[in-house]
Amino acid sequence: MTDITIALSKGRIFEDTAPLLKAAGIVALDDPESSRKLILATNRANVRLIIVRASDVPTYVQYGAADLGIAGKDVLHEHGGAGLYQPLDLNIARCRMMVAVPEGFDYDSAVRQGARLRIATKYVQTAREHFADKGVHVDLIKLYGSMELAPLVGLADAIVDLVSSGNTLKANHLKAVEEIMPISARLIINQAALKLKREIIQPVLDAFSDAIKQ
Ligand code: PRT
Ligand code: MG
Repeated sequence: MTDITIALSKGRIFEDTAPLLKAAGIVALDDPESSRKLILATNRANVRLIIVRASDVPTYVQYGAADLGIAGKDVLHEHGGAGLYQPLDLNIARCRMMVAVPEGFDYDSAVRQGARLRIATKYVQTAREHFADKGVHVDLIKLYGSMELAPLVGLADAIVDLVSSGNTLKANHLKAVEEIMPISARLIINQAALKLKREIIQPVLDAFSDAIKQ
């Protein structure tokens, strides 16, 4: 019997994905939030889940270590998408990729005057493209988390980060000044696996597709 492996991350993505998996008849036997297992069996003998960092999901699927995965568009844009089919926008884990600055900072006139901006972000590729398109000169500083801190302590003029409620920006006296792109999670499939294991992957794809229409 053919087996398939689905790569997921804990947290927001898993919360929103569990109902979709259920619609496809897939239920994890352990709760990934409480279990320390990295490979989770499901109610279906030929389907297993692997739990990886959100930003590692495309890599596992690209190399075929997982056949399918669910990853945010933020992560996919940074990864580049090589070797991946992205057939479905699941419309979950939604937020926006934004440029944000301290409340008192006049971003528009800094940009108008051709200032060179220091930008702290985890999303270096996305930020580079965005500012190149605008013709704004930037120095990019790569961070791995808590970007909101950088402008508060003089590490950067601005950040590029995800915003959903806006509460984190507000709590740190920052304001969003530009939207780069809307973000949601996508189903991704290894291109070779889709061809070789279509019999088992296609029904999962169809079930997800039906579930998000409802
Ligand atoms: O934690 P780890 O480093 O392993 O990875 P991760 O932090 O990327 O994972 P996780 O689970 O936090 O996020 C997984 C995915 O959820 C992301 O790749 C996005 O596609 C999606 N997502 C949706 C978000 C948000 N909304 C979001 N608000 N990811 C992060 N945030 C953060 C944001 O970076 C900021 O710090 O939440 C904060 C802002 O939230 P608000 O509500 O205060 O605006
Ligand atoms: Mg996180």
